[in-house]
Amino acid sequence: MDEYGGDPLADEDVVRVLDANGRPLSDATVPDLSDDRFRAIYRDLVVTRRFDERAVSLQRQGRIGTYAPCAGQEASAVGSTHALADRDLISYQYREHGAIVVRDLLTEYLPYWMGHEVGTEAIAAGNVFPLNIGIGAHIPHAVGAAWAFDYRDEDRVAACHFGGGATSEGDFHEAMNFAGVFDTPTLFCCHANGWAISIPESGQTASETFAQKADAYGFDGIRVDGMDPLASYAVTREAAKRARSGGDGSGGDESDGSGSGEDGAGGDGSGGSDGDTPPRPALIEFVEYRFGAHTTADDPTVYRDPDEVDRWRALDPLDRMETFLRETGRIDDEGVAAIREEADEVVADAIDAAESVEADPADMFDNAYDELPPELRRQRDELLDAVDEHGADAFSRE
Ligand SMILES: Cc1ncc(C[n+]2csc(CCOP(=O)(O)OP(=O)(O)O)c2C)c(N)n1
Repeated sequence: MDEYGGDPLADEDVVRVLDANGRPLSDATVPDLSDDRFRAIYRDLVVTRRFDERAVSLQRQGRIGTYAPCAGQEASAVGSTHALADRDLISYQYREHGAIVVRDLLTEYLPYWMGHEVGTEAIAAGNVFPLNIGIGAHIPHAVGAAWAFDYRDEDRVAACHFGGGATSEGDFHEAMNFAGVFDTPTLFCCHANGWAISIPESGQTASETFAQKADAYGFDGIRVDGMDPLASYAVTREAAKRARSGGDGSGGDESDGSGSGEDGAGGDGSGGSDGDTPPRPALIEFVEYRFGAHTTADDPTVYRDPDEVDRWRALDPLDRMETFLRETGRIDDEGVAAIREEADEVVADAIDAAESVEADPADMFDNAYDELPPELRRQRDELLDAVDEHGADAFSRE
């Protein structure tokens, strides 16, 4: 890969709908969505950004542990999730918070970042797998889930998110190979955000793009401007159709009736397998940039050129979507202010709820094993004895 830092709009093979300023490109097709759906996408971008700002601030105040910021990457997570049905599975790495916002699970999820197991447990109800820190390890699981959907004749796809760095893991290649051979309805969503901590993409792979890795496994790899919510939506929507029905993407397109003029996105019934063609997986490379640090434990100024950051900040997905909505008459000052106010409230409420979760340190032993191995049983007993002796307050953050 070439040294990173270019403008994704300059690459001809990158699908985009909006230009850098948020105006539809002359040769692009704007997705046929209801006004409400367009505004909902913008609302979810704003909520995700607000969540991100507050989460970094909470970490600085010692109110949460480590956090992985997503500013700059909201459009790919939000746009792609809007293109799926609620029953579709999301399996994500740790930075695609926008997908959680679209599934309306922020309140359930935030406790995870405060150290509570319940935070990953609760999101299962929204068809979201727990986040995954072991790079690449969740990708075979997502393929396995997709295989099960196909085997059981369930009309569902699995969207699996990961970073460019994850493509260096064996798990990624094994999962891609399996998906290609067995036609599992999997969308491999690769977030090419420029860096894997301090390793630039040029140090990660000698391939020209991440998308081309799909060639080796016999299915499509598509590059899309991941800072363009509408392009992210459109590409995911088409890939999901092929994943459901296989063939040329023409299978299943009935609307769920949730909005006039929609192309059948979201909700339930967004197009099902026609039974004739096998589902086909796809690799979607979202070309985007991480504006902030890798995590709150990282300082990107020691390895990144500030000019590079500024170049990408000019493509801010929130600004582009807002301009699109304003210039097409779908939102005005009042509408923008209302969405910002709503975002403040939604995030503040989620924080209040998360901070009121009662912690039991013994919970940390609960979710990895059905039956605790002896060594962990011994550790748990030791902890419970210590709590008895010193009181639970001795183990709280304060
Ligand atoms: C198997 C494994 N190896 C190393 C790490 C340490 N690590 C944590 S995040 C990270 C970088 C991952 O980069 P990428 O997949 O591009 O995702 P991004 O953080 O950029 O979203 C690494 C190497 C890990 N968590 N798991």
